[in-house]
Amino acid sequence: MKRVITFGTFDLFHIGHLNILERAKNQGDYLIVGISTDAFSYSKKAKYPIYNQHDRKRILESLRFVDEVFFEESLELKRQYILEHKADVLIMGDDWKGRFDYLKDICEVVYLARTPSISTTEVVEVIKSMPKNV
Ligand code: C2G
Repeated sequence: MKRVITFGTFDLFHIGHLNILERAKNQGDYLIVGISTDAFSYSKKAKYPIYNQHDRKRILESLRFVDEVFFEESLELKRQYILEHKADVLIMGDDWKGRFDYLKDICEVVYLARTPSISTTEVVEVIKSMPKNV
């Protein structure tokens, strides 16, 4: 039984999020997701997510390839989360490449290529730039 863990905000859930979670699950048998709390997300990006942490968590919990979701409160707790959840492998998108290599002493660390041309920020920008009468 290989336990996989991944982390993220997963705001305005989109196909890039779906792809990485599906691919993460395919790396093992059981997928655990640490979802950023609103406060942690604010500390990373200086803005709050559009969907609150409870709604973002419920969306992830409804996916058939996600087995467990918990709140990630800080970047510094990553080692503790991995140990607590007995994760064998950490998966992150390659926008984080190298950033978690220091955890290779407790688990395998794999960076997967991001899905091109989509991000929450871009979706928000596209909606903002739409003419008002559309
Ligand atoms: N992602 C992706 N392709 C995209 C957009 C996002 O593969 N087009 C991936 C990211 O690489 C990440 C995951 O989806 O692995 C979640 O993305 P975000 O919600 O942007 O996560 P982030 O805020 O970077 O949080 O402890 C680490 C952080 O909590 C990661």
